[in-house]
Amino acid sequence: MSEEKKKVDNRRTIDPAALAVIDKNTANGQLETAYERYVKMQPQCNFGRTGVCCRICLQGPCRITKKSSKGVCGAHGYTIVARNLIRTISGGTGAHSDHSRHMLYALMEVLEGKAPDYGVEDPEKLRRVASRLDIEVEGKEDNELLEAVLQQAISDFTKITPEPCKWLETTVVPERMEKFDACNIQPRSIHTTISETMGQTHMGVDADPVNLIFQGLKTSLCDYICMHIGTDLSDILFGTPKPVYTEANFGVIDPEMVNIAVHGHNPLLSEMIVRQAREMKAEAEAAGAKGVKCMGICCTGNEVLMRQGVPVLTNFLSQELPIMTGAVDLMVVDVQCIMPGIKALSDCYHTRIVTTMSHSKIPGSYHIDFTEEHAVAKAKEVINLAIEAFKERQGKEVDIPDIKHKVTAGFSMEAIEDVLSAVNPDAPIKVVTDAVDSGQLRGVVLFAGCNNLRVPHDGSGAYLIKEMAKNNVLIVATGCAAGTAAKLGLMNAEAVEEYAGEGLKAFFNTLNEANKDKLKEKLPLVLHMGSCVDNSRAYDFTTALARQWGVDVPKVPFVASAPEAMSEKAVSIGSWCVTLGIPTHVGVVPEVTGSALVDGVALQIAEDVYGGYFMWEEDPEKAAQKILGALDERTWKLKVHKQTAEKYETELSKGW
Ligand code: BF8
Ligand code: SF4
Repeated sequence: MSEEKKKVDNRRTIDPAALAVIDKNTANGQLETAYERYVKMQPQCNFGRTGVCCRICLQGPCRITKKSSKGVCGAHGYTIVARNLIRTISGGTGAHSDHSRHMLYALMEVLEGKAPDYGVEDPEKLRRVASRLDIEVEGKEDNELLEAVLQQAISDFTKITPEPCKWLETTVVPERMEKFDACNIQPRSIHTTISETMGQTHMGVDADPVNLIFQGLKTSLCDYICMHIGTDLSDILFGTPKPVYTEANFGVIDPEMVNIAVHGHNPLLSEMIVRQAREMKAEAEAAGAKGVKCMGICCTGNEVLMRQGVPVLTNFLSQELPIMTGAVDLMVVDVQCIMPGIKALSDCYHTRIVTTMSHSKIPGSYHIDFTEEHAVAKAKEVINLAIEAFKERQGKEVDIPDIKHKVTAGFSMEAIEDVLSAVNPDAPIKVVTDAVDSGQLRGVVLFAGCNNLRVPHDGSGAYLIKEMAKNNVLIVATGCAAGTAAKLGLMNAEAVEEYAGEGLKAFFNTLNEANKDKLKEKLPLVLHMGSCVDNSRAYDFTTALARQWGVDVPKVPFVASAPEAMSEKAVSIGSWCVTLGIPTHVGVVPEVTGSALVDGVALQIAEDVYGGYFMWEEDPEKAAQKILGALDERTWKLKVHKQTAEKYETELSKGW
């Protein structure tokens, strides 16, 4: 590969702040980040990329080739691809369940008085969740309700008997539950299903690809369940998000402050660090700083953005680059999507890397073992380490790209309903269905998921957001896709002026006018619904639309898009989106194309059975057309079915 080509290839981002750091690094002789490692990694293995490499038993790896169409044991390509796929879904579900189980433990400790620094921040949410779970709330104390909610969560996590999981039954439309019964994919519990999937994919068990895929979809429903539990419990513990106003991108780093980047997914520690940072201004001042500034990376960043208005530093792919500004004093990480590469890079600077979870360590880093019992003390320990690092930084060069954008975030489902209720207090969600029925809006699109070096960082995400806005689509976002919008100036009211079509502008104008006494600033182009776990909020939006229209989800003009999907969690989320009835665009073709059968199930058969389906499309222009096509098809069908029902005075058709 020529030097010229190499140089071009490591510039795989459209984020100008990230690009500035990459270019300076290249000019200075290159420290290694993911952008350079990706170049070195080429070409990547096509057997792995198409899913036809099996390493499930020690006779492998077995690869499907022209010469050998089966593994040593006789497993066909379709079995190998299906097994690999559903193990990936299981991995994603395992990660999400790990996260929400931690929230569950923390609340159990609150209940037992063993986590004195935490409490129920949002008793109203506790009551809403309890009554949704059919728990009697009248006359009950918070602790009594919390205990009942936690017992229900434990049951959804662990039971081995077949009655439906409460978090599924009470958050989807009844037609979905009938579908899951009919297809035999009703999960017994999260842990049981993950265990079933690992057993079913052991060497020499299930060879039937369709049976395997259905088990994968069952597992993905468990992913949905544990994400919903995670969101609900986080809101109970830390509060339900409301609109917040802040900034995003590297320009949020302030060289005169002690800068702490919080990174990972679990809000238990990061919430404490953010709260404690405000208390420790005097200590920072004593070290010569103006104070302590926290800023977020990945979904821990999203959690503290949504509830505390903490600035967004960056999203997944560029997580290493802020260290190279020389001004990040400490990066504290918890679990998931943390590149081990941050450690080697930090060795070239004064930056401290602190791991905090016993099951998520990076060799050579500081480790402060986080416990709920001593949360504030642990948070203080982290901040003191950052203050020490700040002192060490003095006199050293810092170079921070002066790029940042205004951000309005904090749109939980409750916050969205609150905004809509200013227009229609009796049926807030009808404001959206009316706008779609009248043609003012073309539908709703969720941008979710990660970054992935296989496609230019933030490139298709930003393109698709602008394209949807121009076409009058209401946009919600989560995870690192929301990070793209925040960093690139698409998550504020100015972006509405610049990019929204006339219908979307009119829709926002109505809402802004009705909320002018309530909202500090006008609504942003992209409504940030939270971390990846909070895709549960986005699905609540879909369910609310379905209930308002009186239809099952496959009739609702709502599409999900993961333009830069990367993690196992993204695969499991995409799979539940499809199972729960949503057309789902994925901008990076996943490892299934080695089997026409498995690929065909994902792209076509899924629609016949569940109403949702995948669209693999790496070209953003084609992806925009496919997403708009999926919205239009649904709006058109909904209209035809409604007209038919009215004409013949029958019920609205259940089919799609
Ligand atoms: O849970 S979007 S890269 S940070 S997996 Fe990871 Fe993907 Fe980002 Fe959030 Ni979600
Ligand atoms: Fe090969 Fe079969 Fe073993 Fe897979 S399970 S590695 S295909 S022998």
